[in-house]
Amino acid sequence: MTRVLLTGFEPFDGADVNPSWEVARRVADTPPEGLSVTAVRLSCVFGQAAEELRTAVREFTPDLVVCLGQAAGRPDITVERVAINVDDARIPDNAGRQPVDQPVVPDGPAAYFSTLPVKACVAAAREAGVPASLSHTAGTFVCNHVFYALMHLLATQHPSARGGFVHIPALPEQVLDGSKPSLPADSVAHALRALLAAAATRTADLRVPEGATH
Ligand code: PCA
Repeated sequence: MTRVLLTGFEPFDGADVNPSWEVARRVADTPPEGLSVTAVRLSCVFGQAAEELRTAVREFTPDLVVCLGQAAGRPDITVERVAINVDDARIPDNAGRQPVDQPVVPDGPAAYFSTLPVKACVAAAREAGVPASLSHTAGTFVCNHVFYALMHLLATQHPSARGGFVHIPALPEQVLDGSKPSLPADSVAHALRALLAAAATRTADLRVPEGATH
């Protein structure tokens, strides 16, 4: 049994739902075969979210950690390739904190790559029938903060565990005016099950182009 820790976030920026948590709890309720999945909901607060994640990793000793966050405006599931060592908040977090150009980890490396087979994860989501792509930026808000904190934790304290971050679009019920793209939680959960199964069973990535020109 591969032990998977799957995190989602509480709502932020005035929203009353965060699709990342809706998806995380669905996948934990009905996990893919061969995987035990524990879902944990993180605060959308700099520092606190990273601490909650560290506590969950200590408690559940996962083989695989996948953190989910909402990226409203993106049309598809985006598997993040890289976490950077910077907090630069465009809006305050849920505790009113708004760091500008602060390191996530003082004296930490500039960046960490995901240790998931990111292109195989993209392929798995697509094979499940859900649009997905590779992303080269997780932003500089709480999602990137948690992603960087995760990769730093695994690199320094849990070298046998692998991890990464996946952004997901808004839910249809969040954008009823059609102003932004959306995907239903059940579809994203279906793709996430396939993505987790791929991440659990392969370490080598696919060698296919998924790059971007900008
Ligand atoms: N998305 C935000 C933080 C929490 C979430 O779900 C982000 O992309 O940073």
